[in-house]
Amino acid sequence: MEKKYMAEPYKIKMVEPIAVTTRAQREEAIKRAGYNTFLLDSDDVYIDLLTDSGTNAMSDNQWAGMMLGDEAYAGSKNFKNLKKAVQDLFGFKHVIPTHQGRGAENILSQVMIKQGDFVPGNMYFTTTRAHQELNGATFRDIIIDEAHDSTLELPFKGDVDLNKLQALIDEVGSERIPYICLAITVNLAGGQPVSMANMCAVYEMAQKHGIKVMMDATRCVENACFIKQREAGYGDKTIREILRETFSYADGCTMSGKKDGIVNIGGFLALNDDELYQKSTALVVVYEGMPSYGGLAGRDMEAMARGLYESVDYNYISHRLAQVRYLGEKLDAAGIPIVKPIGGHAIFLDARRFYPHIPQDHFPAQTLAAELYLKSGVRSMERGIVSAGRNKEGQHHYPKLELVRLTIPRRVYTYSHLEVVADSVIDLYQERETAKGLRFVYEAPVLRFFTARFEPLG
Ligand code: PLI
Repeated sequence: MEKKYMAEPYKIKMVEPIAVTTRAQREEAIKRAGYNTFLLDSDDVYIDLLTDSGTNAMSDNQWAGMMLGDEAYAGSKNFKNLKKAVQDLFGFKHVIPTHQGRGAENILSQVMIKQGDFVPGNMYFTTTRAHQELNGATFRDIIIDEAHDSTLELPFKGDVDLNKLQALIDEVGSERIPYICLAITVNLAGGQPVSMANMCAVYEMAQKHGIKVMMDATRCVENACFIKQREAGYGDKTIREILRETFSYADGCTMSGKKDGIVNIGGFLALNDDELYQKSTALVVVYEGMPSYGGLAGRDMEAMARGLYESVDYNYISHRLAQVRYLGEKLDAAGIPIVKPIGGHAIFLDARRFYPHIPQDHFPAQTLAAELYLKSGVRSMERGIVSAGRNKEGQHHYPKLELVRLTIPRRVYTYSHLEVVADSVIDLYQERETAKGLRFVYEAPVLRFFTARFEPLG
């Protein structure tokens, strides 16, 4: 019999009850949260698709590893295991654990950026750009134009536009570009992958100009799986082989283990250059901890080492992508505007097309996230104008993409949960004219989306 969808390549050994709430309870909860899904208590959430970050279900093997935590202040054996896993799977020489991805971004930005520098990247990510800017750099988006159009179906919509990269080099000079930040996959473009051919071309151009390439490896296993499934010549390669080739086109990477490392906390900075590594170890002791634990317990490093090995199993990663695709195809079949093609970690609803009557400065995506919670207790995340923040002059950045992210945690929800999500989005779409938008009540100066509060318009 032909399979309608790929069933889970794991079985459930432990369950966690989740809250079933009434509409009246949700109305209270979202009001208390200032119409910001980040500020909801998880006790009030039924299906939590806020993020795939740190929300993963670990395996029995990872939990067993947690019991083998060597909680030494220095030289923990779990650090050795983590280092070996990263060297083996990614191929970098040096590994510095950090408490999560942004800990690695902080160190990398501090050791590499000088005031007045430019850091080109394939679309911004919130924390990554914040660290670059805090260290005096200007971020330049060099992703292909098509990535900003949610309707275009391209297999590698995360690719860099080499002409944009060359134009920046010509404009500011290579000496003011400490590194290119290459994200694989591109979160805010919809979880879109970067092709191997593009990574190779970026690296060649960078080398020619003496510029380093630092990858944001946060979802590199999903990227590798897309390459296997979509790029000519890679169908017969293993995920491990694809990863090793991927990182042969980089001088280092930052990693949030909370995504493709399949853990709840942890990250690392990996580098080839000895001098950069020395400088980074001097900073890690200030911000994180000893270079052999970097803000993590021994048990957390062990869980990440084991999670990384599990992540490269094709059954695991192809099921993950299949689950995300299942939700996306359901919504697409019902005519819901979503970012195409379906990405790696999430389905992104296009709030501009969902609520065309709500102008961007009335926060259509924020509104949609609040409405979805009210409808069914499903928590999602705004990834639009609120997440984009303000420029140096204090004006809103107006991103082309005004999205709501339905992010699928790894190994946590079943296809039935995804059915509930699809049904509630479809119901909301049918009553879309009734939505009115929001206005700010409070916003923080940096990374405002985390703590902003709103009230309904009208
Ligand atoms: O949340 P961290 O500090 O472990 O990682 C920061 C980070 C860096 N790069 C990318 C592409 C991310 O997606 C990322 C974190 N993402 C979050 C929290 C998310 O919800 O997507």
